Amino acid sequence: MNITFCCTDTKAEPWVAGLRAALPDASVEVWQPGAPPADYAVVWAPPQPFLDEQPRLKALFNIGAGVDALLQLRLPPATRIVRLDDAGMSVQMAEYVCHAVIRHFRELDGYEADVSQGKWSFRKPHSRIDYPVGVLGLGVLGERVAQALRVFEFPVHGWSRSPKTLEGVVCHSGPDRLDSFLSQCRVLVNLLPLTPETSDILNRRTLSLLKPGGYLINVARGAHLVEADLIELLDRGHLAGATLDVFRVEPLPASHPFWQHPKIQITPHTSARTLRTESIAQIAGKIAALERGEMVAGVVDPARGY
Ligand code: NDP
Ligand code: OXD
Repeated sequence: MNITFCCTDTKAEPWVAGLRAALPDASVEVWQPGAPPADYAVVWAPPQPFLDEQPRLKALFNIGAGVDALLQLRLPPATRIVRLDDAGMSVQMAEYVCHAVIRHFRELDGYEADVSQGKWSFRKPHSRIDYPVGVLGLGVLGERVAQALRVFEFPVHGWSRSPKTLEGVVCHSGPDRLDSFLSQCRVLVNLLPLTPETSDILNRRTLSLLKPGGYLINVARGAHLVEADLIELLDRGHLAGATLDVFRVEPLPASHPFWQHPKIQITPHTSARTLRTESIAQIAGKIAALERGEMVAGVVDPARGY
């Protein structure tokens, strides 16, 4: 069995060594143009010529959860695309989002500013009931985030395409329920995949539906957010702030207004990193399962876009 590795911006050697150790009977090589076609591919943002040289792939493993960039490419027909299915990401996402929600709710930035000026001051505690949190997307990451927020006793709402039942989470589904979902939330966490239906979903109209003093946490994709609309709503005071991990252009250009905006906290697309050891174990396990003729989790539906 031949496995080819083609991941842009990723150090190949440790991945290749890990895959060889996990699948000792397989030949694992970094792709070079003109190499023989492989049975399986492990990819992140591969170039089109790579895909054009893979006519007989049994599966293409994406070393991330989001497949939006991959689906923009011309893929070998009928190739199974398999995304990372948690592999250590959901706990990272839960800690990142809970941290952002709590930092806002407890006004920790305000305390930090006071302390830096030598001030011993108190702020009036807020009531959790006034801070319902909505999670857009209740998949592998969104569900874990919603459950983690419940532990801190925030009222939690979630929105997905198909109806769901999650303990302690008020679940909404479908485009018809989006506006009523948003109007019940003050803090909004985006964990949707980027698809034609969800592109630009965070815009002036939808963000205006949040309760006054709303707060946005975007950890999914930059193209979900109309950036100018966010700035307008922050400057107008309808939104109190935002934590953004993802951007339309990454790295965020030096001249971008988000860098300096006083109500925006940014991080460099780091809320849930791909963990190599966990990912290799998951991919190797799935290759072995596919070779035995079994089904695997995390297979992408290209028509749905995730
Ligand atoms: P999943 O595919 O497991 O879940 C997606 C969720 O979104 C599902 O609940 C799905 O509904 C819902 N959804 C999709 N389309 C729609 C729609 N049109 N209307 C309503 N709901 C919709 O994805 P993950 O949870 O694993 O990941 C989510 C995204 O997070 C990734 O696609 C990626 O872009 C981003 N990500 C960001 C990272 C970072 O470091 N910033 C790291 C990892 C991922 P249903 O359940 O009904 O199918
Ligand atoms: C992913 C990501 O999709 O890292 O996994 O953004």
